Amino acid sequence: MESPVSARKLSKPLGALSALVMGVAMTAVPAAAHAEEADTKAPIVTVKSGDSFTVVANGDYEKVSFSLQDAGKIDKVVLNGVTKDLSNNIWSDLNHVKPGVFGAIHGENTLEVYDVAGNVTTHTFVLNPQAPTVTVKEGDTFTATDGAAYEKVSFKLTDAGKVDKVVLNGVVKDLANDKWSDLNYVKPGVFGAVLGENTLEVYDVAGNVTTVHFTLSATGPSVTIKDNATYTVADGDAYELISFKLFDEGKVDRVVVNGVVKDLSNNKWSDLNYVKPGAFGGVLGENTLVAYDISGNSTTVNFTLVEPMVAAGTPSITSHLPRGRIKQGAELTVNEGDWAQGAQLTYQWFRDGEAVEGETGQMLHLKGGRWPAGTVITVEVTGSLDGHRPAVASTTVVATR
Ligand SMILES: [Ca+2]
Ligand SMILES: [Ca+2]
Ligand SMILES: [Ca+2]
Ligand SMILES: [Ca+2]
Repeated sequence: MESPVSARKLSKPLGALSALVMGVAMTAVPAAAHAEEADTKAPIVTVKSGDSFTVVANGDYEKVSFSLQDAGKIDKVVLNGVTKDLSNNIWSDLNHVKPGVFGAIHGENTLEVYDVAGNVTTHTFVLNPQAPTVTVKEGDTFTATDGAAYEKVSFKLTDAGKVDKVVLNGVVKDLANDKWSDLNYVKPGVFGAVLGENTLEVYDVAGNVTTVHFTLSATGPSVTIKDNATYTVADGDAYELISFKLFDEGKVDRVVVNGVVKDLSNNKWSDLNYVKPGAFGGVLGENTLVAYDISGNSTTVNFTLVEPMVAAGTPSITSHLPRGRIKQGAELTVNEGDWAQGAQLTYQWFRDGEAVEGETGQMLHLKGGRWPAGTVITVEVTGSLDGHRPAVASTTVVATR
């Protein structure tokens, strides 16, 4: 209870003292407070991780992002002498630094980070962005060439800072971000590829791009019928036996006859020989052959197969008359010649081109006054055999007086 009293007693002097103290405080206390809060610590600079921020390739950066921290607030950064002012915050960022951005250059860079109090942290780093390497993969599975063009093409994509994506004629295909990647089996209609000129851009995760131009073609194999009698036996538009010559600049892969696949060694030139009913999928009647190149382009050919014709003999006519004379009264006999074994033979005789009714035997008797000199006498021999088409052979003689 004394203090308030004495305070009351000393109210006046205390007031003066108080003013004095205040006066001291006005000068000394703020000075002391400033000393207490003075920022002498330079900013902390750390590299941000994650593909979207920082890409390390072969020990250097393709791009780099920094996290900046200072309790006294970050003021600005100076990169290779180029100042970038930042809003004064405790936390700040300098993201996606690569050559050409914020004064960054290819090679060694110097980053100075200032806090509001003027403390500076200097950080040096090397930027060495390299665009992805794009190589064409070899092997029939991956790539087929057609002169300077490709019928299909596959690419190996590499980047020490990881491959991000490809853009083919403007169509984006995102890839898992890996150092090695692939773009396989590119042909017209796939991944945005088109017939003719194509542009492939390959991006790494730092945004570096390699551009490749290439041409695509899509030509099915050419299929021609071999006309040598050893290979092909035709009867009008139909074939007893048929052989094909196949060609494709991008290599012939296989043929499919009526759904039956025959794989061929992958060469530009190939053959499919001796197709007939029962061979390589061939059937009697209509057949469809599809020839494929190794890129999947195809050519379709239709053809008709018929049974083989019976092997015919060469018939001849003999007469029972002396010196084999062909005249009224003669008995003619056909010698049918040498036919296929087992062939069933039938006969028909003709007089001046008209079939003579009932004359279907091996012999013909020139009787009844109907065979004057000059009459043309023909015999047709027809041979039949299972699994064969009938063959017809004929021979002709002319009656004399
Ligand atoms: Ca790269
Ligand atoms: Ca990606
Ligand atoms: Ca082709
Ligand atoms: Ca093949």
